Amino acid sequence: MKKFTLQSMWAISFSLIMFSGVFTSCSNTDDPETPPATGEKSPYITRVLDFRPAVGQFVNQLPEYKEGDTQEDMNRKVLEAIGNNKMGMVSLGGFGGYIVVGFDHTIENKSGLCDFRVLGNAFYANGASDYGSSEPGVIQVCYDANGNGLPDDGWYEIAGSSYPDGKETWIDLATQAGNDTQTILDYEITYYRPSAEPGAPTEQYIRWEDNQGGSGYKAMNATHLQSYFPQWIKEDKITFAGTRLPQNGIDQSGKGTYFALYRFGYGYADNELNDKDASAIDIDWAVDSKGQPANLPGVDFIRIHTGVNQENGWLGECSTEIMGVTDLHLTNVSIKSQTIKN
Ligand SMILES: [Ca+2]
Ligand SMILES: [Ca+2]
Ligand SMILES: [Ca+2]
Repeated sequence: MKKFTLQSMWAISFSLIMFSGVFTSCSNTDDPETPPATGEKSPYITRVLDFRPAVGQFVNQLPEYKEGDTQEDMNRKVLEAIGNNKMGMVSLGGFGGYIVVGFDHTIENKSGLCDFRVLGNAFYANGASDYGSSEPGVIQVCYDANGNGLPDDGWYEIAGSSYPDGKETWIDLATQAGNDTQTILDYEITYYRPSAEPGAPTEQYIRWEDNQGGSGYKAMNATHLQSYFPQWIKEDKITFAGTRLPQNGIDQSGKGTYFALYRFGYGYADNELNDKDASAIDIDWAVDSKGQPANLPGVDFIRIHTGVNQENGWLGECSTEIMGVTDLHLTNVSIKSQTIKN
């Protein structure tokens, strides 16, 4: 996540989104101050079933952990922040950190149309349209086929523009910069609880190992000195698994002082501006573990995890942020799928 000067860009894009929202509102349910009437479906998140961020500079802060908080407490805090169109923000930390959210209805899969959008805080750098702060989250969906209100029916991944291989316009640039630009579908990483909290910047803070023979450390930076290890998790290590995306942070300064985070084509969270068509998702992009279309009638649950494992200088680790999810049909937003993926 970017900070400081670039935050003003985010503030601008955020206000533009809020501004445009005024004119696209067609019913009371679009007004964040007006909860939907009883019996009316909410277009927004109404449940947070799990929130398990990986280590990161905003962990224990977005949302804030207080001593004694349990997993249930943290889930509730996340719902308070990003549920029901509150448009607060939570951070999923580094690669693998995830959230599982639910709704009070099934988001319908309408043929040829995008069906929902995951809201993040992605923005473009000043004067740029292909890079800035894109910290893509991989999206998975679940249809409550057995109707028990639980996501126990199988998860299907939204096949974004770098599934199953990295195919972005900037891939060669990133490879030349020394980035790992492979997509790995069965990536797995384990983070180890630090033996002590340094409370000061260090390059070797939290050790990680992956299932590709790689290892390294997450750094603590000067602006965030709290523990980066989720404090409500009691185990001494945490393992995350899922699709890992190409590293999209390219150091344009050559000395580690300016990382541009390049935008992926489509199909991810916290990658494209919230008001751009390419931030919308068509449920028909969901595939099974063999890459075959899932053919879902709709989705009841959405899971998002941080898709890139990369440290970007003073910006810190690539971490997906989530501000909400919107059912496009209930908010009368019509985006043709083929305008995004052609
Ligand atoms: Ca972000
Ligand atoms: Ca659709
Ligand atoms: Ca179920």
